Amino acid sequence: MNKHIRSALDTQTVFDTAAVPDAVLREPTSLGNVVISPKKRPAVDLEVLMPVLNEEKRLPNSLPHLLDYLANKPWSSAVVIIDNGSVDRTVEVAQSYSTHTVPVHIVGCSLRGKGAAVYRGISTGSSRFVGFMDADLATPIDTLDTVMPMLQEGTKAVIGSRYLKDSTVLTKPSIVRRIGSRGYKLFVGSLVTNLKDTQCGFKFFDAELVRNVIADCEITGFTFDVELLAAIQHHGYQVEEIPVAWNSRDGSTFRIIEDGLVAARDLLALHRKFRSSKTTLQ
Ligand SMILES: Nc1nc2c(ncn2[C@@H]2O[C@H](COP(=O)(O)OP(=O)(O)OP(=O)(O)O)[C@@H](O)[C@H]2O)c(=O)[nH]1
Ligand SMILES: [Mg+2]
Repeated sequence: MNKHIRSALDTQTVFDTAAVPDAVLREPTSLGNVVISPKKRPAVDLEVLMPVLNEEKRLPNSLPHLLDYLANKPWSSAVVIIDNGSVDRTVEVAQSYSTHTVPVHIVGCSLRGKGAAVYRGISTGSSRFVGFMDADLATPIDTLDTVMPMLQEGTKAVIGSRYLKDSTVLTKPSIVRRIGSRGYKLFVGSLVTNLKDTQCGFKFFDAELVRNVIADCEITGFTFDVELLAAIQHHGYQVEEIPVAWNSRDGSTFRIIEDGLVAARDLLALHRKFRSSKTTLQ
């Protein structure tokens, strides 16, 4: 990355409110003290959050399909694009879909990382159900046909899994990623109960529950899912895994060395955190 862009990112001046009309730019003091925006988005049945980092190429192949799918459902929906570091035309691309019948909100977040972006989306909404998916729609959108009835019937957390009997994985990760994810799973195993896949980018929740639970969550990077799921289980709620047909597209933002090291550090921090909090709340 060139020096000029890096310094702009470091001082978090990527967004201004004129460029991002719906941006929520209040600075959080920390993620443990989640910012509730004074300007909450209108209530709908379901908000689909899409954290994005330099997704100008993948977004045009996914966002219109997601919007068309949601427009034809009996429940009301909105899509929330959360960008906290893109240096390409991601925001402009997202804005070009703002005339769709399904509302598209674009939210900024001065704290970096996928986790920070998802938490910003959760904390600034007022929908009944909320969830997130990746910009490449690696999990087919119509998986929501399974998820929504489960949420409506009272399941508090429904997450996609690539490792159940009926799951299919169409794009095999590289050998390095496969080894890395084996090690990762070993460390995650004792943090969550009975979950085969904490890293599938397709997770949906009862919004009120998850808004409360994230108040204690601090991980801002790719490992945020583990902390979130562990926290939900520590609060005494069940997380249901469902099989997905996973088909990841080119253009991953995951950097094996940098993000891998951060993930390892975050997992160690989570082990310390959950070892010292043995109480189950509800
Ligand atoms: N807002 C925001 N979104 C991010 C950030 N990092 C990743 N994302 C988004 O998170 C989603 C998943 O990222 P991917 O790059 O597909 O990574 P992955 O799915 O974990 O890994 P792969 O299996 O390699 O695809 C995409 O929509 C990314 O744009 C970030 O720092 N901020
Ligand atoms: Mg991906």
